[in-house]
Amino acid sequence: VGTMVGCSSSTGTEQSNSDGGATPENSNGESYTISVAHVLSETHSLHKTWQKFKEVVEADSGGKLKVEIYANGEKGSDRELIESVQVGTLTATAPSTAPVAGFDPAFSVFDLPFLFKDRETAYRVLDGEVGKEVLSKLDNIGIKGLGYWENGYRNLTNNKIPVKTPADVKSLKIRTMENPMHAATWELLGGNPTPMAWADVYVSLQQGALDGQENPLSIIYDQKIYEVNKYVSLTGHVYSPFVVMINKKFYDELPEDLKAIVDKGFEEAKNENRKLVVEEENKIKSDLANTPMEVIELTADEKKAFQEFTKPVYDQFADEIGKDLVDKMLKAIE
Ligand code: TF8
Repeated sequence: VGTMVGCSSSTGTEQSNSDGGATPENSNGESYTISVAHVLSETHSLHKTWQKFKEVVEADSGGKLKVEIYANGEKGSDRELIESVQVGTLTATAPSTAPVAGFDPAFSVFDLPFLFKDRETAYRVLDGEVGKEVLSKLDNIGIKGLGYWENGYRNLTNNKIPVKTPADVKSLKIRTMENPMHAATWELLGGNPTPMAWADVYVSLQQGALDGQENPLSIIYDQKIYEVNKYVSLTGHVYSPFVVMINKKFYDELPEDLKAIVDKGFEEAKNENRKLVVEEENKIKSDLANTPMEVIELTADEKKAFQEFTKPVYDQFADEIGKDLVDKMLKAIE
């Protein structure tokens, strides 16, 4: 899975150290390869965001930093990509926070249902002290967290009924990300959750092994979920950030000037990403009208019912996430 990181492209030699991470060549005349992978297509905003990162980093480093981007799950699932970044066979990836909780449960704090009332609150918290505190936990597992881009507000799709209330969710077989809090959330709503890697979802929906799944509109459209699910209910039940992460050894051992360029590439791509996702979401709402999928808007009261039904998850997972972190988060979103 993946390619060695930090190899010197001039000689193509691969150096790896005890923990499997590559030891980057020195920077005198050598270049460094940053291999990046994700599970979405090359038309999704995540891919365009990585392309912006590539553009800035290659230009500003005068070619000393080269970025290779692998899409469509070519290098594995979210969990496998995080493991590859940990050991250094891949340099960087940006999964949703949910699968990262399998490596440090604190990351579930962002997946608390109906946490961020709007993007402005999400960005303020993610870019602020709480976001940084959670990122720093990645240091313990060989990963440097650069920050957050946006996956988006997640919505429920299904093949059975136009869901408008929690009662409509009863017994629906819903795929969730591999995260116990997501599963618990759909159980509270009366659903029958199945944690599953993204690559297996489309065919499971197509074969009727699943009734539905939940994702932002950009993924529902990009991954053609409208071909295998009849309804999308705009529940917006979780705001999913992408955690942008890089192999810590590779990052720490870069010369300071190149490290600063990686940071700048992340920041500029973040600004681009936050423009792209809003444009994309507005466009997709009309694009979906040309597909067989029926878009179901929920009233504020209908959304409130989903919020009430899922509230117990905050207490259920407070210990696992860390009570003080949950309290800090609840203060930060005010
Ligand atoms: C899911 C997630 C993934 C994203 C990321 C692009 O439902 O939304 O699609 O985390 O891999 O698995």
